[in-house]
Amino acid sequence: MILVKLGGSLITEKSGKEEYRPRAAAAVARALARVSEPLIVVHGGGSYGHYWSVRHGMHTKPGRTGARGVARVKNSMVELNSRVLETMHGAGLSPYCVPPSSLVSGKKLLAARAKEAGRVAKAGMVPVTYGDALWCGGGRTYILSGDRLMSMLAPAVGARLAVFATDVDGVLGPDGCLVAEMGGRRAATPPVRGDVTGGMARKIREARRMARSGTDVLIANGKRPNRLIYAARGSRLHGTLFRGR
Ligand code: IP8
Repeated sequence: MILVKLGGSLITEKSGKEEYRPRAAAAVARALARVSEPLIVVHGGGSYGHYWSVRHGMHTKPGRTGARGVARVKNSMVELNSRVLETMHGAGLSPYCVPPSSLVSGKKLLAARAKEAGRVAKAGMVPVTYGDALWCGGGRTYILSGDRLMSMLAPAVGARLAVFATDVDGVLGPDGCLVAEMGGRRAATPPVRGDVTGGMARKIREARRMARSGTDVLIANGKRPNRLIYAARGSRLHGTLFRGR
């Protein structure tokens, strides 16, 4: 079982407003169609969910965002999700939409639902879920990132490999060179170039979490879709690897 996260910066134009990148998304989908192992796909928010959550002050920390704002964020994610589903279908895959609210209650993964997604994947369909605005109880809502969803799903479905398909080659060190492998729990995170406080820092955290639960994790460049195929086949791992143990 392989989990793939389609980063928001890969499938959308992040600086825009609700700008999908159909060609980039289709190229990755075609690559995924060449993978013979069961797959589960998670996608991020990019210029859909992030655009609106910034405007409505929604964060990963639960808060009392107004109902209209929560609805706006959720609607934008449904819109992006439907574009991703169509792209995948067009590439010959059989996507099976799994809304995040059916997988997660509050902040907890519903294990039975996750396992069911695993069975759907083994039957030849590709469960697709995404980062979203979720109800947390007590009038509060929060943003569940697709990265966190990956690390929740990996042990539940027994994923052997998780790939973060981003718009960069992997984790870059201070010299701008690719860090080919990042060590275990105690190894220090090298200073990361660029997106230090946002996306990449969180990916590293969730990658480490997954590696601890036994899943190999690769942060790779989704703009080079062949790298995803090689990683899935185990022939070549180009990106930053976190070895599961
Ligand atoms: O792009 C965030 O998911 P991510 C989803 O995986 C929203 O962090 C709604 C902003």
